[in-house]
Order: sequence, then structure tokens, then C-alpha cells
Amino acid sequence: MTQLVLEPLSTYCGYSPDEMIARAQAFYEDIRRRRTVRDFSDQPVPREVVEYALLAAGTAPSGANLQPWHFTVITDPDTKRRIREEAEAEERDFYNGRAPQEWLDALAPLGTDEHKGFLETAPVLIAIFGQRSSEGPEGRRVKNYYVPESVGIATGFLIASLHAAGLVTLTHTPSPMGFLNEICGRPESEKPYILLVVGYPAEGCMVPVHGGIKKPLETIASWL
Ligand code: IYR
Repeated sequence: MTQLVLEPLSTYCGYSPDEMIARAQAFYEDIRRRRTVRDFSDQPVPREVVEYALLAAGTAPSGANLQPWHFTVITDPDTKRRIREEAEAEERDFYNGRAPQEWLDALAPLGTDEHKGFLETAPVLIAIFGQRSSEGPEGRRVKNYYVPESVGIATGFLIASLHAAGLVTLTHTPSPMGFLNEICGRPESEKPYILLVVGYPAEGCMVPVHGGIKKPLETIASWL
């Protein structure tokens, strides 16, 4: 068992209250520009941008710091085509019977359907897996904790980092997406959570007005 070893917190940066407000506001002003995009350009993205964004994702807090995630980056056109075919097969069932009407009604303002051409057009797909267990000391399996929460936080960091770098994303969730294990060569102990589509917006890219409307502060937060 690894014992507790402490070190001074040397990475912390403190600011005056005014600076804190300015920094919090600046972050908000930048992140509020983020829009989910479904119309991608095929322009390739610099690999280093994706690598730094993945490094940023990897700094996320996680249950017992077990970092229960794996990111498979797909740029190969044949692999993207296979993913599109599998995703569209699932989505066809979803939109033509599997999804209850209430769900389809909720999706109507987004204009989504079973056609997922962006899975081939966008230069980068990132399949995000959560690891139910990982390999511990001497090859033993150790259970991971708070996997969905940890993966969700890491994905948030990833999306924010890609946005800050000037890329756009779509958090795509073909359902079910077990086919990603086979295509990405990931073990059954890993569960695919999100297929993140990454790239530049197509020229003249349009987004739904609905998606830009965010709930006001008084609605999303309360103070006691
Ligand atoms: N997975 C389907 C349906 C879908 C579901 C939700 I919740 C969304 O926010 C968007 C789409 C699809 O990708 O079309």
C-alpha cells in the first residue's frame, strides 16, 4: 500500500479580490462563447493542441486519484467511417422507434437526426472511456471509484481546453455505443461515455438558437 507523503502546496496562485473577480469574469466571458457544433470543416487540427487538451483533461480530480479514464483519438478516415456506420445504425433505431416521443420532442429544437456525417468530416474524434477497474501493483485489478463523475469532470476540462485553443466540439452520445470498445480495441472493463467530435466549424456554420439560451443564475444556483 502506498503511504501518505506530503509536500508543500507550491503551485497555488492567489489574487486580490478585484483580480479574482476580473479573472472569473474573463473565464466566464470566454467559456460562454462555446457552442456545440454539428457542422464541421474537414480541416485537420494540430496534433499538439489535442495533446495539450488531453494533458489538461488528465489533471482532473478523480476518485482516490485513480484517473479512471482513457481517451482514444481517432483521425484515420477508415476508422472514422466505421464509427459513423455503427453510430448511424444505432441512431436509425433510436429515431425510428426506440426513443419515446417525449425524448424526440426534447431533441426537436436541436434538429438532430440519424445522419451523423460529422463523424467522417470532422478531423478528430475522441472516444472517452471510463475504467471500472485498473491495473494495480503486481498486475492486480483494483476497483475504481466515482468513475462517471471523474470522467465527466475530465471531459469538462477537455472541452474547455479545446474551446480555449479555438476548436469546437460536439459531445456525441450514440446509444448504445459498445461498438467503440471493439473499434478502439478497449477491454470490456472500460465503458464508453462520450464520443467527442473535434475540429473547426464549417464555413457558414449554423447553430440552434435554443442551444445558446442558458438558464439565469437565480435558476441554476441558490445561496443559503
Ligand atoms: N444520441 C442521439 C440523440 C441525442 C440525445 C441527446 I440527450 C442529445 O442532447 C442529442 C442527441 C443523437 O446523437 O442524435
